[in-house]
Amino acid sequence: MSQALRLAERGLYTTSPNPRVGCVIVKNNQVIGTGWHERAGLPHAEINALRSAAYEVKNATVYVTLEPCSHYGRTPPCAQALIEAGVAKVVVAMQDPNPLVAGKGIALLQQAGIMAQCGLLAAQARALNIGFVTRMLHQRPWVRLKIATSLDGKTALINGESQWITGEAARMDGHRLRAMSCAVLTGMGTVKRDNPQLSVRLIETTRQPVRIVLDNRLEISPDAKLLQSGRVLIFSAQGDEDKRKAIEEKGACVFILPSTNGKVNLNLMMAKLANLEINEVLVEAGGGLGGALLQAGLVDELFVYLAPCILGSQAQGMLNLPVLTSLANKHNLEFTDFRMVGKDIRVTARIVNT
Ligand code: AOF
Ligand code: ZN
Repeated sequence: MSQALRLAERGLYTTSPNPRVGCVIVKNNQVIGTGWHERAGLPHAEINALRSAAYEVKNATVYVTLEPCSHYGRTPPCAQALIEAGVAKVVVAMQDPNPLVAGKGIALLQQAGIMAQCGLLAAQARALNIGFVTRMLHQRPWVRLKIATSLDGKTALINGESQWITGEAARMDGHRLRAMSCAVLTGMGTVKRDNPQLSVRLIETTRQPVRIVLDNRLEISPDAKLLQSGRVLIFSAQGDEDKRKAIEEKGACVFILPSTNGKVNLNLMMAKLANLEINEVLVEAGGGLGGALLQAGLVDELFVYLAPCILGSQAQGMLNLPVLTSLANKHNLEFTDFRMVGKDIRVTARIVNT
């Protein structure tokens, strides 16, 4: 199953909206076939493993990181293919949270007399597809907030200057985060100040994330760099028709959503993104949008790159939040990892839901 998980990881940058899945076929204590899912529309991991098998798979044991599917999607059901291949046993890491499958794949195998069990290395399998699982179970994407700060937690000078606080290695690591995300979300403040592309350039990838701009007043210029290529979604609270047309002519999709005090309802935006089959969102924005998302309970994980420099208490902080008058109201997190990335330190933390 460890080998199947490593195979699944090969799809880190390519499988979405589908999950990353790996499969290993074993017979007489030897691996006779391996496979992984590369992208939606192409065969699932099990089918690739069956096709790669060097020997007859009859009576073999199959290790697969996600429950074999039972439905006709873009491809036919894998459970059926395993039954037809005559395998004896299927070991599954986790149940498929997709309501179209959700236990039916394992049931199909068992009804056909195949020994099928679920739960081996389940935590690792789940971690690999945290966005897919969150979208299937909660109809919203998994949201990561990426922040580059000085050691004293500052992200920009008071005049807005912020390029660059962290070093080359940290920026490259940030591009890896972009590459594994279905979408990168930013706010209008960042678009106005940095005119970013938010694309993956520092590492190799065959798929670029969708770029999303939260633009409450529909102010984005049709000349903005990120509108010049790739897929862009703009979320706004109001839409002047001409402005909207000019943006849509650039190929972007504009969504006008219900708002409060001129600000898009962020829960509705996330539900819409899930609806568009977006599993993982990376937020690269200023403290305004980051703070609003945290406040709305829509941040799942923080990736903070800490640079060895001090910007002082007059510089801008990481997240704009309403004044706290009691520590009882602080946002609680748990650290999940820390490591050196070049000269910087990367800290990851998850929100603790109390
Ligand atoms: C598997 N093995 O390798 C993957 C599975 O549209 P389709 O046909 O590609 O089906 C996508 C759904 O199939 C996806 O939502 C998830 O439930 C399951 N993914 N299942 O047996 C695989 N990638
Ligand atoms: Zn399948």
